[in-house]
Amino acid sequence: MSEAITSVLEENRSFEPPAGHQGYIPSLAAYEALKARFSDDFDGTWGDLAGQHLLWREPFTRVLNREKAPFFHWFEGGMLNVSENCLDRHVAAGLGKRTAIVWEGEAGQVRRISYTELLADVCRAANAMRELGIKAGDRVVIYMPMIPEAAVAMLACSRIGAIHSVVFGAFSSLALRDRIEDAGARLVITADGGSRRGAVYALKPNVDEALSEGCHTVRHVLLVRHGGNEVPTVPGRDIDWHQALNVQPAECEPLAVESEHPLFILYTSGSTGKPKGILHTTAGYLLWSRLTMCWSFDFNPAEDLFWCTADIGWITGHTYSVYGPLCCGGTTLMYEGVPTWPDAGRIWKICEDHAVSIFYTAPTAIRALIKAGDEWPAKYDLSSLRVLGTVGEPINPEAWMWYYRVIGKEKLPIVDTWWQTETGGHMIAPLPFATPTKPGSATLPLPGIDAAVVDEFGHTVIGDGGLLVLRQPWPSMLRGIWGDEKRYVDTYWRKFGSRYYFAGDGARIDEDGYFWIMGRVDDVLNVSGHRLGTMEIESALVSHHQVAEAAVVGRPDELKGEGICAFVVLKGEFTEGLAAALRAHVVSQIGAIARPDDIRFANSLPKTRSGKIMRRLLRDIAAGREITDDISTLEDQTVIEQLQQRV
Ligand code: 6R9
Repeated sequence: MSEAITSVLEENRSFEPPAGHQGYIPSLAAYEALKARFSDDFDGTWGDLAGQHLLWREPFTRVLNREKAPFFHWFEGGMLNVSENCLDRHVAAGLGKRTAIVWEGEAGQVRRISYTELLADVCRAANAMRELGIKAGDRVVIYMPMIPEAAVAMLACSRIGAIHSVVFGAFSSLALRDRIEDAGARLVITADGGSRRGAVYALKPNVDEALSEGCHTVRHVLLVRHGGNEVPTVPGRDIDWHQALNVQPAECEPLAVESEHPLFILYTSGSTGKPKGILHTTAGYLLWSRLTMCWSFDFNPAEDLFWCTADIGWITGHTYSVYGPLCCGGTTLMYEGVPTWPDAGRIWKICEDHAVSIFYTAPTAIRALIKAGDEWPAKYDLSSLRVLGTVGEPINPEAWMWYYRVIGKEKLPIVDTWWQTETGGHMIAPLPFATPTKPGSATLPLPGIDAAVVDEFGHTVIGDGGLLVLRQPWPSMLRGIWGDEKRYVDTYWRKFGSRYYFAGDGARIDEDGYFWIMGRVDDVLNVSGHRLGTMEIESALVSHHQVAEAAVVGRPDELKGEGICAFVVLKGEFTEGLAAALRAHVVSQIGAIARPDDIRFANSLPKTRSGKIMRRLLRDIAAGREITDDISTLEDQTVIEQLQQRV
């Protein structure tokens, strides 16, 4: 068991929520009451919330249809539009002058975009996309830096019923091509380049490279000029974003779509080689993005400045940089650049300069900030902060305590939110002004969410570790894997006979009913809060001409949570510089986030008699731990020694 997990198991500190503020859900009693409403009338309660929180063009006639489970249908009969919910209704309510997006660039430039302006931009972009032939149901890939145009592009898709698929800007051209092809995208929206560590990196050439083979569905590329870097363009195919928008009217009637109309596809890693396109639909996703802003963050759109540091290439950026805050009519901050640039005080400087009140980041960022030293936050006035959130991986109690003490001055609630790309929004999280917190625990399921820890047979376990499941559907649940119904059923529902959603995480529930997430139980790594499949990296490695076989495992990493260790068997002789070449190869196949930290070579890989790679043994070797597996049956004992050598 890793040290982080052991210390989580021994953690027994508890902190009361801050007093003196009436939160959205103000007390544990109110939480219990809301939970009781769900137990008494599950469908009715969801229906009431959907009626109150969303703007409907046609009211829904049925809350939840379970007939085709695990393909659930929410809010049947209802018609609505996401961009209308995020923009028009706030403008209509007289909030047009309110800032929707505050954007800061790495060089310190600031843009403030009001709801009126954002609506006009989204309409122009929607009109421009229509003129390029994009219709409801068409897929649009967005490959962009963290700039407001990325949010405009997402909202513009939703305005005309197109399905967006955002691909993280650090993914390679090959990873981009796979996603464009799998989604069958008609349009790619990209930028010339973005900023990173004081320099401009190019994005557009990756799109050109991706489109140079296959991708026959793509008709056009919309190009945002942002980085100022020279990029080649293909006449007829590539269209300048600003030129295209400028000639369009600032009005575009939002297309009302059915509740279950697809809103977006987001690719994420699973335990097999091919990334899966997680499908989210309109009404349920939007409802939960708004409700969790209220419940987990106590978001007050009239006063708060909300900053979620996640890139829009991840689900956290979708739900909490764009849809959640905007659906509430509040202000969201976007920062484009490295959080420690030009120095480790940048994050805290942004918090001070813009008076950020709710701050949401990942444990890996917190650990990097701890390492930089307490003098950095000490330089800035952080008194505007009132809620601190974390997401993406288990937070070790030491990092939690630092966040609480040094940033929160022991006065602010720490909201540790457990959820996944598949869940659309938070599932387990404290209510900041109601739930007592324990360092390292995501605390309790949100109202309406039926989370449990079960054994292999689906029986509830209390006290011991088990598998984390969700026993009831929820509105923002994934509706499938794009183009692969079978994989959806097999991955999430097969294990417990279509009754429970299987999350792929291990967890434990303590005597107070608190959830302690213990990490993935499948072959998925969590590197700096980014999900990566071991098989994905293995297939990248074996696609190199010198590699015969490869196995990839995670190993504990102080900063990144998990590091990547690759064990490689070569086809021929070892050649000088091979480890570096293999690293570069993986980066070109997937992206920089998948670069192995450690590559080890051997004549063969340790396997069981049935031929399975002994992954637990490899994990022990990678972590430098004592070997607990029985290795007496291994044909070649020297392999272990070879694998223990670092190159
Ligand atoms: C939102 C997001 C999902 C996986 C998930 C789990 C891990 C996320 C966590 C957490 C412990 C938390 N995870 N939040 N583990 N505590 N608060 O991160 O989505 O990229 O799909 O990753 O991340 O292992 O299964 P995604």
